[in-house]
Amino acid sequence: MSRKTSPSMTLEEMSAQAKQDLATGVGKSVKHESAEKQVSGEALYIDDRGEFPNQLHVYALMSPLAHATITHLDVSPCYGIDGVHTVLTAEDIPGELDIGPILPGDPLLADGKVMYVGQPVIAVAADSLENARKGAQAAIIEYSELPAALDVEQALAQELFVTDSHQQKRGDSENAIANAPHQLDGALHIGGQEHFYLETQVSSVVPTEDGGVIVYCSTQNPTEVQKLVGSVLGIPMHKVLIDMRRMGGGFGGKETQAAGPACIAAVIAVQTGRPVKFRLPRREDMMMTGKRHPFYNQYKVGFNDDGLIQGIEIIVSGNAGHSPDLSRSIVDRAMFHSDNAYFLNNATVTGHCVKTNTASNTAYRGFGGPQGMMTIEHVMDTIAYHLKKDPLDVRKINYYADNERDETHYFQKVEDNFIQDMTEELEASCEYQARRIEIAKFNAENPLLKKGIALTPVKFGISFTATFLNQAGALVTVYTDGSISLNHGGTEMGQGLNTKVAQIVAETFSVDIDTIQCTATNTEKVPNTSPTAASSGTDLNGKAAQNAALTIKQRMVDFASSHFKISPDTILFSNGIVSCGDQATMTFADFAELCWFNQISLASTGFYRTPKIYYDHDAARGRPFYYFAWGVSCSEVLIDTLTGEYKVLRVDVLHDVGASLNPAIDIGQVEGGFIQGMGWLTTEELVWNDAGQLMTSGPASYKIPAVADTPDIFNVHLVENRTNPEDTVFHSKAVGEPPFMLAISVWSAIRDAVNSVSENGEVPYLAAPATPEQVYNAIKRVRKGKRPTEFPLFEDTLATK
Ligand code: MTE
Ligand code: QUE
Ligand code: MOS
Repeated sequence: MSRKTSPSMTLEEMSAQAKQDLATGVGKSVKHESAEKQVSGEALYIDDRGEFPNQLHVYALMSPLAHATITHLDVSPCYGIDGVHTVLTAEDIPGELDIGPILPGDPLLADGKVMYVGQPVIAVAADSLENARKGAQAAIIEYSELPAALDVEQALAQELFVTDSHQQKRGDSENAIANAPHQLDGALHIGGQEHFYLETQVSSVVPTEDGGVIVYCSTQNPTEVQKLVGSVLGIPMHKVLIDMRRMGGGFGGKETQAAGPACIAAVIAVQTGRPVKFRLPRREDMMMTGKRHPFYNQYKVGFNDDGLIQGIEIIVSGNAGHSPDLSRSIVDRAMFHSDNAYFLNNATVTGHCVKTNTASNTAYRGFGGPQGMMTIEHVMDTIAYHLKKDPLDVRKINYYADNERDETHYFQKVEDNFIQDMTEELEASCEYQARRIEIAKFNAENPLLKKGIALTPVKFGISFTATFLNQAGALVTVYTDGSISLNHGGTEMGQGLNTKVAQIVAETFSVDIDTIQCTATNTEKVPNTSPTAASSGTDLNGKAAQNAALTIKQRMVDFASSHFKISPDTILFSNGIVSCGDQATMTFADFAELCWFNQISLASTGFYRTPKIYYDHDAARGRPFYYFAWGVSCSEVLIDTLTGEYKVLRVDVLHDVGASLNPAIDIGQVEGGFIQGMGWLTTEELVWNDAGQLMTSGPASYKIPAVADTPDIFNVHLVENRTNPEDTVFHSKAVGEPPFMLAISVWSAIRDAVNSVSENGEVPYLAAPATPEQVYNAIKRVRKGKRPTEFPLFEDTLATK
């Protein structure tokens, strides 16, 4: 694929090459920069780095109790274990103990009390991980137990919150519901999700000569790790360097929670003057760090005979765990997505961050959006079952549309809406209607096996809802041999960000991508960065890098224009060749050298901030999102009514990425996001016992999707010939998170299959995840023909607000 110019080329050859399309520019399926290294095992993760001489390894002892005061702490026995070098307790932290990202609540090590099972209490550094673990277990710690809140409904009833609640209100939902021909109410339990990145949380720290540190950290948020390492050490940020080449997956789990191990390792490194590595073993990672927020959502809806919603009240309650972390923003995003793709003219949406004695839940792909959408998708199906309509028809009539059905419940105008068209296209291409009939026939003929189908939409808002985070920086350097070094504030976690940003720079200079080296994210090269999150990595860093490249290119053009005495618009960069009117044609490398020889600066920073967006939290109004990404998916499932087991038979997806920067990578993101979402809604079940201990703390008990769970038929298409009308980088759209929510069609299809065995018009209740046990119970309930009593009515729980 790669084509290079060489000095031996003739002018004719050069101009022939210049006329060809740049094979590695934007819009091309350039392979991921690490693909070969990842397949061969050569790609380096933190734990693969060569060990430093004298390096210490850290193990953190976890709290065995969900809530307790520490009455006695004696770490002296730890030093009796061979190889143990030092033991860290809360008292040994030289600077700030709390590492809460926005609000306090996250002590680096337990400070007199423990808040959840798994909380780090002490950290032991030894010559090996095994000795550190043995050393930690030798500590003598006594606790006095306190009452623990473990049940989210109970904690909600007791109004245990980690932050203030928030409400969005449009129209008059109360009257609209009361005056509607039909009313329904209910509640939905939605489970959390373990990130299960292949590389667990890890940091490796080297102390520097002036009391600072270099931290190799697997993090989505280098700047925040830099800030917090400085803060726990009591040193300024300029003494802390964070280096992040790649993560073995992040998925939101390394946005805030990579900081803990980094800070502990840094404190030990400075105190001992030795390099320190801290990598969480899988079980410790699963118990210590937060996950996707489980939600308990309640609703009350009024609708007409067609299923058109006239008024709705939704309360979303995210289980934040013991501390705020990012929960306020996550519950906000759940609220922002309580409409999904539907116009809610009279809506009241309330969001609570419920405090329980569990690990502090955190960002996870979709950032609350999936949990917010689940309620309205549950409502769509429920309305359809009541009215005996096809759920797709109910969805369609509730869609956002023109004619005053185009504003959200937080008063953002829904622009670039083509969900109707996308739905029609997928409905036709996947033969939804014909399969609906076949499925009805299959279900009539088969007493035990039943099929279900569902087609669900996704509308996902792109931008950080905390507006100030929508900024990015980059640093581009052109060397005299024409090679280009690229650094930006984003982080590579497998999503292909570095590849896309390199394509953008390649396109800007019209050079082959092999000319460009994307270097590790480094807080000394690009400072004050936002986390790589909210799917905005390419939108923000791509623009910043483009701006940096454009600055250099402009300097080059200005120089050539005066040097050759030609008009700037006759200077063309094309396919590694620069032609300067009829004065000169040369390789990009020769041109770079010529610029340097004439004292032109060939390095530049670039910066970008997203225009147009704002959100007034007090008024609950604004335009929090620069634009929306759209998608539709249709899933067909087969369930066994005797066991509750199921299989996803076929999935069809149509997803909107604007003008794709890299179709291969985008399709990879859609497929990966879908499967991860399917895992969340089907097999990935987190189980805690009555003492608040996570019982599913490894792959044997926590079931992420395996290869065999891939749908037999999995058709994934990107919307073609459409560009983002907003001025995003090459009019592309973000892709990282939105496809995750396409998997809601799997859950909805399972519920459809359960509904097929319903007796006496009973509407099935299906909590998420729809494990075989859940499915089996749902079947039992609809067959008994009784409303499930274990799930309280809306009024009961509303009273607890
Ligand atoms: N894809 C891979 N392979 N690994 C990841 O960790 N994280 C997801 C998504 N896709 C992730 C991924 C999440 S949570 C986000 S927010 C985006 O990637 C972040 O990257 P982007 O903004 O560059 O798309
Ligand atoms: C989506 C996101 C994030 C978000 C808002 C979104 C996110 C994130 C934050 C955030 C908010 C306030 C802070 C901060 C981070 O908000 O990932 O440090 O002070 O980290 O809509 O993904
Ligand atoms: Mo993604 S949850 O915004 O890191």
